[in-house]
Amino acid sequence: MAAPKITLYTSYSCPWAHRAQVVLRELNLDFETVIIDLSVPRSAEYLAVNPRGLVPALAYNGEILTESSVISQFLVDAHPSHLEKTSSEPGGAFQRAKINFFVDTYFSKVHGLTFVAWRAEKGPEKDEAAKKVVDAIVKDIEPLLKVCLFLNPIHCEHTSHASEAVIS
Ligand SMILES: N[C@@H](CCC(=O)N[C@@H](CS)C(=O)NCC(=O)O)C(=O)O
Repeated sequence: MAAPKITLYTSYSCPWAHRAQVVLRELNLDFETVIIDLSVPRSAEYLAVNPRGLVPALAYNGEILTESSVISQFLVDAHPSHLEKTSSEPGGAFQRAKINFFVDTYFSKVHGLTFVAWRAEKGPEKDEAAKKVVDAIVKDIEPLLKVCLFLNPIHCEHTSHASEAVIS
């Protein structure tokens, strides 16, 4: 199969765009990068790519995809690898459900708290907000790390103590 022509529309300051970029790198896919300046209104040219005006967006052999979770899922579907089973492989659908639950738990239980901590004034307010992030990770994320049994160990070897990673 010929290598796909891929363009990632991104901003290096955007964690959602990092998500797409990490998947492209993990899958060893070649891609071009177009940096979108988020400090100014989006150009008509970019709004034609993504009418929502957000990054990331991905052009894949001329087809446009938007939304980081959609882009990531598409890439692992289109490029089977050691990273994740396809949904038709034995255990694949179950593995994907587990991974999706893990991701959902992070976004519903932890992610919002990280923004509160990021915006908090330095001092007791920030310390308290940071503690809430760590507490949520310990309560909601760490019990799910056994999900890693369903994943390739490379996902897991550094994540057995997620709270330590956040603290450090
Ligand atoms: N749900 C979207 C969120 C993307 C998003 O919020 N991107 C921000 C940058 S981190 C953006 O493009 N903001 C442009 C703006 O608000 O003008 C995804 O997962 O791709």
